[in-house]
Amino acid sequence: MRLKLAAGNWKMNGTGGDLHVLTELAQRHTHPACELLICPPATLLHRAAQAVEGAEIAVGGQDCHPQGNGAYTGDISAQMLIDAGASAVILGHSERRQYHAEADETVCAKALAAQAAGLTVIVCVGESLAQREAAETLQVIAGQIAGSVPDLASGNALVIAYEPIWAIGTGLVPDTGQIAEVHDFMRTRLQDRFGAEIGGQIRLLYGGSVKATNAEEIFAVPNVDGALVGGASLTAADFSPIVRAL
Ligand code: G2H
Repeated sequence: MRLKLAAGNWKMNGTGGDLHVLTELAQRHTHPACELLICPPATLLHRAAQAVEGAEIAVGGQDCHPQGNGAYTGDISAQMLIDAGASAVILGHSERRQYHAEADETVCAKALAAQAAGLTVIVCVGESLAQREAAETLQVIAGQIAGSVPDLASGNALVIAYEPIWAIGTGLVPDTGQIAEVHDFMRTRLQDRFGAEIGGQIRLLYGGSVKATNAEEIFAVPNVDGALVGGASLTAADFSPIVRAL
C-alpha cells in the first residue's frame, strides 16, 4: 500500500518569521497514515529541519544541481540539501521548466543525482492550457515521464506530481474525470516501464490550486496518493485541513 503524501511547496515565500507554521503543523499533525513534507526556500531548510525535529514532518528542497560540487554559482547540490536536513527534493516544477529553461534531460540528471544522494525525488509533470486544448495532454505527460524520470531500483523513493500548468495558482482545477484520466495513464506508463511492482509503488500526487474546499474530492480519485500544495501550504490553518482530508 502506498503511504499518502501531503507536500507543501513554499516556492519563494518564507523567512525566519514563518517557521512558526512548522511548529503549528507539528502540533496538528496526528495522521499516521499520511506523510507530511514541507519544502521551504533553501535559506530556511536548516532551521526548518531543526524546527520539526522529533515531529512527523520532513523537509525538502525545491531544486538541486546534477553535480555534487564545483563552480556553479548560486546552485545547491543534493548532498547540500541532505546536509541541511532535507530528505526530499522537488524537481522539474513547471516554474523551473519555464523560468530556468529546464528540459527533461536536465530534470533527469538532477533526479539521478538526488537519488544517488539518498533523497526522495518528486518529479513534476503537466501540460499547458494550449496543449490541453489541442488534446495533447497524455502525449505531453508521456514525454515528460519518459524524459525526466531516471531508471529505478525501487519505486518508494520516487514521487510524480501531476500539475497542469493552467491550474497552478489560478484557482482553476481540472475536474475529477480529467485528474483520473491522467493519473491512470501515468500509473499504466510507469508499470509498463518499470514493471507492476515498482510502477505500483510510485506515489502520484495532484498539484495545482489544491485547497481545503476541493481536497477531499481530489483525494477520492483513484491513483491520487496525495497532493503538492503551493499557496495553501503557507499557513497551518490552510494546510492542516488538506492533510486531514487525505
Ligand atoms: C503548483 C502548486 C504547488 P498552487 O505549483 O506546486 O501551487 O497550489 O499554489 O497552485
